[in-house]
Amino acid sequence: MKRAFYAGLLASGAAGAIMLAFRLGTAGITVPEVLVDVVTRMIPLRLFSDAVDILGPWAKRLLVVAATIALFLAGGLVAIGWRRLREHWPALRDNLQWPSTVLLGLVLWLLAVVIVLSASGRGLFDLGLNMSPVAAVPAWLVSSLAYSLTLTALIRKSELAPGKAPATAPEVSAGRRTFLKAAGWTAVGVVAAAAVGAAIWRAVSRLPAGLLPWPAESGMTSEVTPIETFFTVSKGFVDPRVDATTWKLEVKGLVEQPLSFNYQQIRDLPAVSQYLTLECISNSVGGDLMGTALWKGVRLQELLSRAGVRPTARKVVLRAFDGYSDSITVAKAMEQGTLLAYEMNGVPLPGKHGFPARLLVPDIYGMKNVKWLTGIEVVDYDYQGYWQERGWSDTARIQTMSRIDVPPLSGDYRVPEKATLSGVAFAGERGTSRVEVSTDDGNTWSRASIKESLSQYTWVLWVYDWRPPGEGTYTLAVRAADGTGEAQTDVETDSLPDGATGYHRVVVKLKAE
Ligand SMILES: Nc1nc2c(c(=O)[nH]1)N[C@H]1C(S)=C(S)[C@@H](COP(=O)(O)O)O[C@H]1N2
Ligand SMILES: [Mo]
Repeated sequence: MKRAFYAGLLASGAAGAIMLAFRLGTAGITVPEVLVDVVTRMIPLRLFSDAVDILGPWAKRLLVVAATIALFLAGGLVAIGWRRLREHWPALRDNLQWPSTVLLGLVLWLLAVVIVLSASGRGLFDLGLNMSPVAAVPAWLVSSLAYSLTLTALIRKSELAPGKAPATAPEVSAGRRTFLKAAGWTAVGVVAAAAVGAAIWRAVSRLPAGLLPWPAESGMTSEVTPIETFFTVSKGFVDPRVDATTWKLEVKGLVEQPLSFNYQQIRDLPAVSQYLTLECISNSVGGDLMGTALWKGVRLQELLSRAGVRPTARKVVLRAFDGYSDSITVAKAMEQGTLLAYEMNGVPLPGKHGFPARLLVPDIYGMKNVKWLTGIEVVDYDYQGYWQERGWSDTARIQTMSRIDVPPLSGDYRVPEKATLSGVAFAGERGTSRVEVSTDDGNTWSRASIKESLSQYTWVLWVYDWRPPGEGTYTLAVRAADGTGEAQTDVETDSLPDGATGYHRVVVKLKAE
C-alpha cells in the first residue's frame, strides 16, 4: 500500500507539472488556486484579513502551497484505493487495464470540475468571470489523465516486480528501516508538492506584473442583458420542463368567476412589452445577480379583473410547477407594471427563466417574480411564500443600489491618462435621480452622468470620466439616490432578510510601468 501511495505522489507530480505548464501557457487556473479561492470564501472574512495582516503576501502564498500539498496527499490516497480496486477486480489489471485507467482519469476530472468549481461559487461550466477557468477545464482533463495513466503504469510495475509483493515477516530493524524509507519518500513528495505550489504562485503573481490596461469604454455593461448572460436563480437543481400544449393557468380563490387559460389563450390576450430589471434579494453589494430584459406578456390586472376580485381579498398567491410559491398584495397585483410574461428579449421565455409564463413585479426583488406559473389564487390572509418561511422579507422592496462595473476588478493598472468609470444603479420603480462617484474612499464625491433609463422599471447606466492625478492606490466608491431624492444607505447589511446594503468599492493601484 505504501508503494501505491508513493506512486500516487509521483502521479500527482506528473499532473501538477502539466497543470502548471497550462497555467503558464494559457493563463487558465489551477486546482490549488480554485481551492484557495473556495477556502478563503468559506473562512470568516475577519479571520482572513487578520491572517493577511500578519502574514502579508505570505498568507495566500502559503495557502496555495498548502492546497497543493493537500492535493498531492489526496493523490496518494486515491492511489491506495486504486491499488485495492485492482486487487478486488482482476479485470482492472488484465484486459480492462487501460480503459479503466482512462475512466479513472475522467472521473477525477469530473470530480475536480464539479466539486471545485461549484464550491467556488462559479457554478458549473457557467464561468462568466474575469479570470477564465474555461481554459482550465481541458487542462484539468489532460492533468487528470496524466495522473491516472502514470499511476497505473507505476502500480503495474510494482505489481509485476518479483518477490516484492508477498512481504515476508519483517525483522524489527527492517520495520524501522521501512518506516524511515516511508518518511523519506513522503517528505520528498511533500517537497515536490510545495515546489509545484510555489511555482503556481509565481505564475499567479507574475500575471499582474505586466500591469492591467485600463478597460476600454466599450467594457461598459450592456443596458439590456442578453439571455445567455442573464443570471438565474431557482430553488431546484434541475429546472422543470413544462409542456406548453398541456399547460394551464388557473385563476381562482376569492374571485367572482374562476378562470383557466391555456398557452394560446394567454397569448391572445392584449399584450404589453416593457423593460424591467430583475434583481435577486440575495445579490451582494457589487454582485451580478441582476439583469434587464424586454419582457412581453399580459398585465396580471387583465386576468384578475376578468375573474373579478372580491372585496375581502388581501393577497394574490402564485404557485409554480416546481412546488415554489409566493404572494404579492392585491394592490401590487393590480399595478400597471405587473406582468404575466411569456417572452423575453423577443423570444419565448427560455426554460430556465420560467417557460411558458412567469410573473414580473416592479419594485420587488426577484423572489416574487414566480417562474413556471401554474396557479393564481386570491386569498384574504397574509400568505407566506417559500422564501418567507425561510426568513426572507415579505415586502421585499428593492433597495437603492449602485455598482461599479468598469473597472471590473480591484487590481494593479497601468496609470491611464483618462480612466472612465462606469456601472449601473437601480432603485426599483422609484427610479434613479443621481449617481455619485468617489475616488478617495468616500471623502469627496462627484456627479456621474446617467443615461436615461429604458423604462421606469429599469436600472440606469452611469459614466464618470476620471483623470487620475498619478500613481497611487485609489478606493473607488459609488452611491445613488432614488427618484424621491433619498440617498442610498452606506450602512452595510447582509442580504438576509431585506437585501444587502452599503456602498460598492473597488480598489485600484495605479502604477506607471
Ligand atoms: N417557480 C420558481 N420561481 C422562481 C424561483 C424558483 O426557484 N422557482 N426563484 C425566484 C428567485 S429567488 C429569483 S431571484 C428569480 C430569478 O429569476 P431568473 O432565474 O429568471 O433570473 O426567480 C424567482 N422565481
Ligand atoms: Mo432570488
